[in-house]
Amino acid sequence: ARTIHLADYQPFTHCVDQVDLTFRLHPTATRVLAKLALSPNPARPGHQDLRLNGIDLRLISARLNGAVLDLIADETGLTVPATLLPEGPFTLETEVEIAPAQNTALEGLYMSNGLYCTQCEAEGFRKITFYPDRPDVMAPFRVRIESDLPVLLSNGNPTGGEWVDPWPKPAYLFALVAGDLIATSADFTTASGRAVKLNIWVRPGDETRTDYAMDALIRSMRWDETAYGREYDLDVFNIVAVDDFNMGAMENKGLNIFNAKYVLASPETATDDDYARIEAIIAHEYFHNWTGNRITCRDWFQLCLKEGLTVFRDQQFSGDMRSHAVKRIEDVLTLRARQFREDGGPLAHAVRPDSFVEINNFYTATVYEKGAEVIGMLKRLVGDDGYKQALDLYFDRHDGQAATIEDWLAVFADATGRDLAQFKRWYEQAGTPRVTVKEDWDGAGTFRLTLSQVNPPTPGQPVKDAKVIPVAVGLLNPNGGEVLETTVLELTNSEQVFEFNGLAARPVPSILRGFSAPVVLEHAVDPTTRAFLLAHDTDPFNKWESGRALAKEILARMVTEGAAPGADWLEAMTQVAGDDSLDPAFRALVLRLPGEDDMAQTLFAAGHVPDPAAIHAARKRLGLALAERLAPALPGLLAGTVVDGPYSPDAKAAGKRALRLALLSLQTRLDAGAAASALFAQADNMTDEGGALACLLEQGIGAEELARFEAKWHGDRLVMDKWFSLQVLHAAPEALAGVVNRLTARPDFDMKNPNRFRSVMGMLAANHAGFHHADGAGYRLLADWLIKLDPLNPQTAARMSTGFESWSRYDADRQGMIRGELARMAAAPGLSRNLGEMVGRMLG
Ligand code: HT7
Ligand code: ZN
Repeated sequence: ARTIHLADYQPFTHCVDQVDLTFRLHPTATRVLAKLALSPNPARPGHQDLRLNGIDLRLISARLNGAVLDLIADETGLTVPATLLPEGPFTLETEVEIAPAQNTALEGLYMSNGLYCTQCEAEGFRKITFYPDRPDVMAPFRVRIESDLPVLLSNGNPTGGEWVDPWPKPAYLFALVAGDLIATSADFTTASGRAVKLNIWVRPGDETRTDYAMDALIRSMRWDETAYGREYDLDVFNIVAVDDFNMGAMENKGLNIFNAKYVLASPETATDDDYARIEAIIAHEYFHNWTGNRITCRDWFQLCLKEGLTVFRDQQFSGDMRSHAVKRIEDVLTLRARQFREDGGPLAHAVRPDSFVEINNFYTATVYEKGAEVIGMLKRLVGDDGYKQALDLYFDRHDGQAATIEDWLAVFADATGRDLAQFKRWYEQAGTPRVTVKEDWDGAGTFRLTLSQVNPPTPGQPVKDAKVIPVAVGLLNPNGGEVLETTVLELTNSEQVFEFNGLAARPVPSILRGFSAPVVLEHAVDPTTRAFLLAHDTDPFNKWESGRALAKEILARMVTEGAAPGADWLEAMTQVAGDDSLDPAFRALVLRLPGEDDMAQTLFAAGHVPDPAAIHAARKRLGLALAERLAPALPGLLAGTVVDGPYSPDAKAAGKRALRLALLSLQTRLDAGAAASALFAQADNMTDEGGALACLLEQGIGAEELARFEAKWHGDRLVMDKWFSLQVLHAAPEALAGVVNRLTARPDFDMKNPNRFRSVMGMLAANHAGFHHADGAGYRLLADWLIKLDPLNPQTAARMSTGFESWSRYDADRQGMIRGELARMAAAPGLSRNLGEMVGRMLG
């Protein structure tokens, strides 16, 4: 397969001045008539051929300025030779036939439960009609849909039987939906007085579960007006929920399409985490209207321009809606679990990669989450005012354009006067920097911090230069009082010394407050000081981080030295568990044990070969030790977490439930499941019901509850996804393969539905000790299923192959088995470009 390089970018030969599309919908023979008004692009002088992308299209006819053209399409598109083209503007009309009902890849126009829908990012539009399917070609679209179906939607405003989108857009933002749908509607008036009709379209019966999404949408729209001064710009904003969807949601202009999982919520069927995710994803897609749609990407290498920024914006929004401290901790947990894992393995790539084979493989944690971290660092470095000025300039300067990371950095440089040449390395160099801290106290009022950075090699990038790393620090005195408020140190060299004078006593430093940079911090701190920081740090992130570091250090010693659960940590956890002055959501996070994959990553980084079985056993022992230590207090603590009144998904109530479930998980280790069974039986919401069931399954009990759950929810696809997931995630290591085989043999295991596939196969890879069981059954199972899925849905197969990405951490036997499975996939007949690229990169 061909590798595409950023360095080869050239503007397109032609401009598309207007697009008129007519769809005659039919499940197996949809006709798409496209009329394109084109003109030569002054940026590409000379009389050029016109090359249009097109895949799996049956060309019926083509006309140039009304005259029939005799053209034959090839595998990837259609060329109109320059010799046939006039010097100036011209019209090209094509008619093609496509078969949406046979489209299982869920890219282009496809059908989901009788509903026609589209997914065009990144390169799906070429499966709909012949077109220059690249983000820098922006055009106004008019769309006519011919069908008997009751609801026919596309981008823009409905006008005279057509959908007219006045805003020039790239083809990846095109969308069409047709089917039997019901809307929940609301009216929104923008700050400048534009009336906007908001609709959330769902299948009949689901309209009772749309209130929260609508509320989140309205809050997002208002927030973007106040926080960024950005208003909505059409008369309607439609959201549609579909069952079969490759990712979370898609920001098509004026017609967002969502995985139903991220729209539909009721207390009985959705957990608090589901509600939080719905809020974040609704916001994310809405925010794309400015950061992505009005200003889009010049080419797909610039993906982080829209994704990193939009993730950063949705994180700010969720922090404003909920708790900034809790949100930051959750975001860092995700970053470490997904992005650090990616960055430390064969799939590591720069936030802005410079080559790819299949762009769909680059919708990664690095582009999204590290992309957002990079923006957070920029904001820290230029300050809140500098950030605001830069963003205002960005919107002013680039509205209506397809921009680059160079454009993005230039607005920061121009708005703030700061030279960002070194900062740009964050976009260009892969890998997680390691920052080491050394302390020196001279006994006479001066404290020195020596910070050094190492940027590890990654595939294709053996040597790297030092980055600009903003390290936020604070100093505490021995009584826990703050003697230096949060201050940002800029580490720009491989080693630097920072000096603090006039101190009365040796301070306790709190380093990397708020997780001010996406780095691994290496700072030798004794357990007593960690416990001191957990008790006294005024920075909530570092307060949590101290408890986390303590837990990880103990777990590491339990695994590698057979040590006993540490007294410092048990004492610190007891304090936190009983500290009513702390936010319950924060306490829940502190009490949550580090995950097994996280421990494997940590042990590997410390020079050990992680043993999944030993990590699993140690984690169990640590959980039991904590449960036993807290035993006398647990009933009282649990009683303190009861939430009065009817269910509400707000952060305060959700935090209490999170604490309750963290405590219940401990209690279940002591009472054979009595408390969890009771909560399961009386639960009036899915957080409690699913959470109690998880506590039982985690301890290898709960078969009766599992059956009751199935009997109650067998008709609900989204809830049944949870039923599948929970069993796989909590299966005992030796039982995992059997559980997966039993579940995949069920008639309701529909591998064409990505949610269902992920609920089993995603959890198979997430069950660390089970997936890495020494018999290799987990590896074989995942590879078998990826080989089966690949011909149907290569995008999802490729994405799920990342279960294998950390193979090099493990012992030689496991490495051999995983590499064997990767090689087996690589040799599968007809392997897709998507999965082919992934296994190729993992094999190195
Ligand atoms: N911009 C979108 C990314 C995307 C996608 C979404 C659904 C299905 C396939 C997709 N490929 C790429 C989603 C987002 O980041 O908001
Ligand atoms: Zn996005």
